[in-house]
Amino acid sequence: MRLVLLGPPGSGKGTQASLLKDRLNVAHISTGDLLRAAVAAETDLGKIAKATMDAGELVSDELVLQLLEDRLGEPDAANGYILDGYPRNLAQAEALDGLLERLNQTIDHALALIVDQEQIVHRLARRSAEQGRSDDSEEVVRHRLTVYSEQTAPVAAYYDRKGLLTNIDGMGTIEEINERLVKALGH
Ligand code: B4P
Repeated sequence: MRLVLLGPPGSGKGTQASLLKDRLNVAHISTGDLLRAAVAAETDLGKIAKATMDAGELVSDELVLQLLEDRLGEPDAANGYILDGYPRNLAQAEALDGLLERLNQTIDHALALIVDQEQIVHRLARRSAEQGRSDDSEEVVRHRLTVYSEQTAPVAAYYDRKGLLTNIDGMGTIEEINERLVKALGH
């Protein structure tokens, strides 16, 4: 099974994807995690990405597509995957379709987590205090939310037009939300 998990920063995509991947026995592919690993390893790509990420902006489509293409070629992706944080704008959604066509693959479902803005700011403030992620300050989180509504929200409509989108209530406990996702997938 190949899934796209959509939702604003702090909607719980990463949390839910790591639960679902065990349930579905597929790979969890987070472009945010791939980028953070590149930053930590100080690769050329990581050095370019760092300032963009710290400002809450999107890293260039070309760089992220290359990262994704490399990751999809790894053996654990052969059985299916959950894309977490990709696609992030319409250009990426179209690039993904092109890549999947070349790989002779299709997306089975797109699931969008719906969470209200104040809950997001609250969750990410807590993560900032616990983990100190450099893009979780309140000011950068609010900017990431603006980037989300301008660039990423249209991606949900893109998958809706293809008949693949299901909206999931992302408020509640992690377990409750996980149950809703599993039910939507018919598992
Ligand atoms: P990401 O790592 O994807 O960050 P995000 O969308 O902001 O998601 P995040 O991980 O914060 O949220 P999650 O929903 O898991 O991207 C970071 C940056 O990388 C971007 O700003 C951009 O610069 C770059 N980037 C990534 N992908 C890109 C792309 N495709 N193109 C260009 N640039 C890209 O939130 C989880 C938090 O909420 C956790 O702290 C968790 O504990 C908490 N939580 C989860 N569920 C909860 C619940 N039910 N109740 C309470 N708390 C909960």
